[in-house]
Amino acid sequence: MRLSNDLRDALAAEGLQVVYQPIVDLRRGHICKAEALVRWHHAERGPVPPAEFIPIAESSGLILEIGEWVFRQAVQDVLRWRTELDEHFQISVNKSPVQFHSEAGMHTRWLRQIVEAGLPGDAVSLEITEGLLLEGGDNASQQLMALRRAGLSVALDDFGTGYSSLSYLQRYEIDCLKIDRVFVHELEPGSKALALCRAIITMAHELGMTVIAEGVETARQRDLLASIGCDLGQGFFFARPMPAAALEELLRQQG
Ligand code: G
Ligand code: G
Ligand code: MN
Ligand code: NA
Repeated sequence: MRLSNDLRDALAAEGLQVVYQPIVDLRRGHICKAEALVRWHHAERGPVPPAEFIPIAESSGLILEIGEWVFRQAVQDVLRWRTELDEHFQISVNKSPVQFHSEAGMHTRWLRQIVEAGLPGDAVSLEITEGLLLEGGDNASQQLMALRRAGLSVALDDFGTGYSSLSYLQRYEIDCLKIDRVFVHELEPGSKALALCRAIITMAHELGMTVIAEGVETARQRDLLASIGCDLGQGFFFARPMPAAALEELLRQQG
């Protein structure tokens, strides 16, 4: 309870920050998008990991305000980057299932913000988890469809862990799979992880989806992923999550 009060105060007092982790095109080697990740620096405890405070935000309902705040920052930042640095740059934002369930028309707010910023829908990608698809029902499905019609892409986060029911891929329209880092961590020539990643990539491509590998930490992992046709990579090997200004500098350097 105390933490949720502190979180509420942090949101009001600009104690939260959005950082961005670059996502790299594995064929061309350039940063083509970035994932927005929220950070909380607690006045006494120091940094609190999202794995700790996101669940608190979800159960207290604060995730709605936090989510809107993160989204607003991300939209402003991607608008600037597209205008000044790379007209094709995309931003990827995590959405909690709670954000879809709070009201039937939640997605219309997100679309309005994008339109008001003068951005096309394809500047934005939303990362959802299978939890949404599991309990989502018609409402979540309709919101996802409306978002995709407006040009946004939908990425399924942490793919391969959890239940990963393939029926989700049949029932929902998903643009992108994010292979969970537990597979990437185990990548070696001849490994099960490599066979699994190859199979996931083949399946995704057959279904018209792209694939992002998460948690890429070494050049070897990057090379193995590229050799099996993985589209995009994200991880400490390329870059850690960083403040907007630092990402801007990286984008400027890559020209
Ligand atoms: O950054 P890592 O920093 O530890 O993030 C851990 C997890 O926290 C992410 O995988 C993501 O699922 C969640 N997360 C980070 N930022 C956000 C956010 O803005 N909204 C939601 N719903 N989850 C987030
Ligand atoms: O859950 P979600 O996948 O959205 O969040 C990404 C999380 O993964 C962030 O917390 C980020 O800090 C973390 N992360 C990003 N790259 C790496 C990596 O290469 N290795 C590890 N161990 N964690 C990473
Ligand atoms: Mn994510
Ligand atoms: Na993930």
